[in-house]
Amino acid sequence: MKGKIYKGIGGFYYVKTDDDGVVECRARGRFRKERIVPMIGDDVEIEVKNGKGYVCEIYPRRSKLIRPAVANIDAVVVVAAAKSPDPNTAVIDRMLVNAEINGIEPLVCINKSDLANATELAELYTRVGYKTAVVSAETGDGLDELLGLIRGKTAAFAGVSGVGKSSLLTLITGQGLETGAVSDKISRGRHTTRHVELFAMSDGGFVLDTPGFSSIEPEEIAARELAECFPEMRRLEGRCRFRGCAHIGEPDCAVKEAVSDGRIAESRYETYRELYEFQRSRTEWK
Ligand SMILES: Nc1nc2c(ncn2[C@@H]2O[C@H](COP(=O)(O)OP(=O)(O)OP(=O)(O)O)[C@@H](O)[C@H]2O)c(=O)[nH]1
Ligand SMILES: [Mg+2]
Ligand SMILES: [Zn+2]
Repeated sequence: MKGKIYKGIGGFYYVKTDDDGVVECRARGRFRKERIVPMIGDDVEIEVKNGKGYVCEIYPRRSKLIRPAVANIDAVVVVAAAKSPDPNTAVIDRMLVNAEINGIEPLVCINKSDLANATELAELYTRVGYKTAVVSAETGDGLDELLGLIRGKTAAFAGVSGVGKSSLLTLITGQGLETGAVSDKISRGRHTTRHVELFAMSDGGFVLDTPGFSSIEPEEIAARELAECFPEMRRLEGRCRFRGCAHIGEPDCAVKEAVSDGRIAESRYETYRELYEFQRSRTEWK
């Protein structure tokens, strides 16, 4: 029987089967011998013997996220708030880059549209080429648009604390997730292991809440490959005078030209430069 691991607790894996059942499973012993650890999100083959479920096969993983550890994520929804907290484009950009590095489709969701106008922020990202939804978890505005972007997919919701990830997921799944600042903050401060769980949607997709974080460590990537994680720079590939142009100080650089005439947003280029320097210094010191 085929299914998907949506939750794991103390060596048990909870598998949602294709016929909508739920089976508690242990991993077959051979996985331990081969040092393979099933992950949340794994598509698996299970068998039930004497009333006990076993994961007996793990299908090849399409993608693998490290923090949180989840397999087969199709899309990362980078959530920001139009206000409260004020949007920080550097943080949004970094999360988008991390999705690109992992080969996962990045999506943008701007929440709390009831508190401030989100048009400008939305346009910044639609112009880059990212599919962007403007929503309000408070009024339900734009929710259909967001649902359209993640239909049938396994989508992880990322974003700094307080932007409304849990509120949106509660609306989407109809299941009560921990929202509001207080309890969340206490558990985070104490390094409580927050369990990761996929929530099934009626369209066959899954959604996943990731706890908020205020700063993010960029994933490792060769500085030279960084531009490929910026769609607006990717489109200009081959247009610079020098092959392998880093778009930092080289003459006749198509990227720098695009920045100066406004086709590439300054804030986006600034994030690129910061990440470039960061990656370069990291490799130099290795
Ligand atoms: N006005 C308004 N408030 C919202 C909206 N969405 C969420 N909130 C409020 O914002 C606060 C934070 O929402 P959460 O859903 O807990 O935010 P979160 O992203 O899950 O935060 P962490 O779990 O800390 O990462 C709560 O008080 C929500 O009620 C919205 O669209 N409009
Ligand atoms: Mg939350
Ligand atoms: Zn260049």
